[in-house]
Amino acid sequence: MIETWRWYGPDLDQITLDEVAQTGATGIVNALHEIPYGEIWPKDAIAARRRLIEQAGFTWSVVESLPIHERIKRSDGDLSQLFANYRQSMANLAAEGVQVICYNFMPVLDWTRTDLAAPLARGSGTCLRFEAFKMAAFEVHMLGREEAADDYLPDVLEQARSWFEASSQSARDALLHAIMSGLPGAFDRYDIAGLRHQLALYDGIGRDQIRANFKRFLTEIIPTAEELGLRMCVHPDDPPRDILGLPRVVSDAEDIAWILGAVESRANGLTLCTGSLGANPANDVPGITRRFADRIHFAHLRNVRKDRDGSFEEAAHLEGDTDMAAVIAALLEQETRRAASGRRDHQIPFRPDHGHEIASDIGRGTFPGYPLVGRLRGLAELRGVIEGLRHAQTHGLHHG
Ligand code: DNO
Repeated sequence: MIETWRWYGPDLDQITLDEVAQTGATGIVNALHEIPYGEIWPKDAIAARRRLIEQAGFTWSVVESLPIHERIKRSDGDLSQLFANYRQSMANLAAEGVQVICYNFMPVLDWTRTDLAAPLARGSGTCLRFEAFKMAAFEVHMLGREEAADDYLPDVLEQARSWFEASSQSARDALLHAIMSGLPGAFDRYDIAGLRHQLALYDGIGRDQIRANFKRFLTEIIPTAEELGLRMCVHPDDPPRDILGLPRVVSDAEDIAWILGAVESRANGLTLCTGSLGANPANDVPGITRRFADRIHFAHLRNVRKDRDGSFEEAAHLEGDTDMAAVIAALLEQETRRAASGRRDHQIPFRPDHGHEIASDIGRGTFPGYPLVGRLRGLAELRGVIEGLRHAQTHGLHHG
């Protein structure tokens, strides 16, 4: 397992590479966030970023993300230029030695939360939370999507109505801001009118159509990935279900099986995100890890605690509902299998995904979910599990 750390680059991230070095991570997960979706990532800019990362003593292990233009997700118009640009960015990255590319296929929004600073049970730290009634309030009352009422339980809708009626404008603004915060870096943020417009562009585009568009994307780019020796890995939907009426097609084991089968190639792989998948009670995350281990090119390790009404919050990495040790054991077994069969990619990069804002994180203003100390806590805990399991694999659990 290669310990990596998501870093937003010199202009956007308040956390310095020197601080990252102190966490013990050796790989950097990075993207050129300043480049608009759909444009080519120039070779020079990639080379400059690579030098910066390597001069600080790291490897640029993974690109997260090389984003997919909304028009590709909708199959809107002539896409040949967009596909050509995407392939050119892939070639430019490969030329600079980056081999793993993470992306997602979530329409319009990326990860979605309603609270960016929900209190932790102990101490004054905070975590990210998805509150079902707040999402319902946003959809039904702020966006005016009446049909969203079908997606929520009656008492959740009732709570949504009372929250909305009692809410101040600044509380509503904060909710919109939280929901928009999943788009990191310098990406588009929408106001209510902008979001309505984006959603309208998906009118009439159902699940089968999104799947067909996804397959088209894979058919266009996986052969190039194979030629370039790149491993593409799709990130699951977060939360793993339709949102704002938009179909999401990377939410469970069946979806993943469909994607990996749509183009049978090792270059067509998965980012195992235990936090995203873990937010749906139907997902057996260790089971998904074992089933698709062969095609996991990158892992995001994080935990969630779920409520019965569809709400969830981000738990500490070893707490929450997902058996993290079982996931790690499955990844370690896969690494052993890969090493035995001589695969060059036998070490799987992972990162502590999200972290609580704790201690000196509080008030620092780092990206939501991406503080220094909270993620360092996560990384250190995961590192402990990894070393413990490795030791047990090699020496057995019991010593005489
Ligand atoms: C959240 C992240 C996602 C991820 C993208 C990948 O913190 O894991 O935003 O980067 O979905 O394209």
